Amino acid sequence: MPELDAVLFDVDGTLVDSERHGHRIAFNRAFEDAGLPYRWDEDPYGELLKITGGKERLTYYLTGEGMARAEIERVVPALHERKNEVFLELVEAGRIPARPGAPELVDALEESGVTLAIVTTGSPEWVKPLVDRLYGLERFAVAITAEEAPNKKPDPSAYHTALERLGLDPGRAVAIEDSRQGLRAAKAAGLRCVVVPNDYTRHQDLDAADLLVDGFAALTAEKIKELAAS
Ligand code: XBP
Ligand code: MG
Repeated sequence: MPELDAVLFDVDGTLVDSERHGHRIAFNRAFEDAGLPYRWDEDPYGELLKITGGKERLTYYLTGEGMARAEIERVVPALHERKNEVFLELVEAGRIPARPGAPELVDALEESGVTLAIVTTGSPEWVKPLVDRLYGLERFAVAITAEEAPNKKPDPSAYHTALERLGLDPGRAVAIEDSRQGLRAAKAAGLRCVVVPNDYTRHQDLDAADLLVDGFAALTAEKIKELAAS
């Protein structure tokens, strides 16, 4: 029996480069379309990423801007829906790229018979078309999104649900993440975790990673198997 049964992939920031020129642009369009004066520039948006989940990020930000609770509850669902619509348009226009080297790693793992899974707390309406377009959704044995796991990372419920669906012990699976919040979720579910940070997450405290690599070019299927066997 191989010691590595499955690799569980985060989506935002890991399989895809989706925040700076993706979700951020879509949030700004949603603000504009709603006639709201807010705009998220590239650097401040990096700070806002510490709040996982689009609705949660909007709520946190608008609270900081002094918007009344009742108004926040009224505007956030509509803003988030519009953000997701615009993001989906960006996906369909081919504007959201895979992270360099990630498709090659997915191919190599698949060829060596490892089960693949998607574990994100992003919204299913954009996660599934995006993964399908860039990787092929059918290659992933399960795809957990906010639909199955509404409590956002670092809550481990998305990983718990994936492991349960796969019928797997966490000791035989490895998670691939890009951020501290994702790393915390994976570790809380008892998984080993490889972190492949990006420009937004490189400065975060990632010390709990079992393996930290600079980019997917430095991460092979063999390295993940060695980690699972260690
Ligand atoms: C990703 C997120 C998501 C996206 C927006 O974090 O925080 O909220 O920014 O997606 P992670 P939704 O990679 O740790 O899952 O608007 O669909 O929530
Ligand atoms: Mg991520």
